[in-house]
Amino acid sequence: MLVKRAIGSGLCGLLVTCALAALLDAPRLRADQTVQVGPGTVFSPATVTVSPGEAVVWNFNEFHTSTSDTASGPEVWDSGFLLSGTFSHTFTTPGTYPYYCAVHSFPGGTAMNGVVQVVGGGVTPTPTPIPPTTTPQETATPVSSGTPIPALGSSGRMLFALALAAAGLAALFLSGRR
Ligand SMILES: [Cu+2]
Repeated sequence: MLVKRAIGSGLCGLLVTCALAALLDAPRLRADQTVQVGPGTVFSPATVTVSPGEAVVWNFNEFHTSTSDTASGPEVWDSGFLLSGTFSHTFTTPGTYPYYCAVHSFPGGTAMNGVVQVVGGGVTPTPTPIPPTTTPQETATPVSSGTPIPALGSSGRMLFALALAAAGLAALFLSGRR
């Protein structure tokens, strides 16, 4: 009984470690970015970076616009004149997109201008190698059934991590009941 408990808790620790490693290895996603428009003739921050598929949300604190320098191309937007509220544009194409406030500046100006950088997409980030983990010697593991760790994509890794975490919790629960 004591041995079983020791194996159970050891297994649990190993599974949790594996789950954490897989989670940490999952690519970190950038998030939508919020730009404050005013107060003053300023976009803050003046430069934001997003990944394709993510949005920039301009939060208007005063009467301004957010207007792309270019009126043609993959990313064109114009909030129109806004005194308050938000305007958002979802960026899909990597590139550097300067914009301006039509009230206080002009394309290419410096009075009230900003830049959106869209970086990444389609490019697989270099995976961080996982240090090899020691394989447990005991085989009496009712929860893992000796399934080999498969080569998985990032979403697969996430599912795998969740499954491992669930198995670890199950092992902890079972060992606690004895
Ligand atoms: Cu303005």
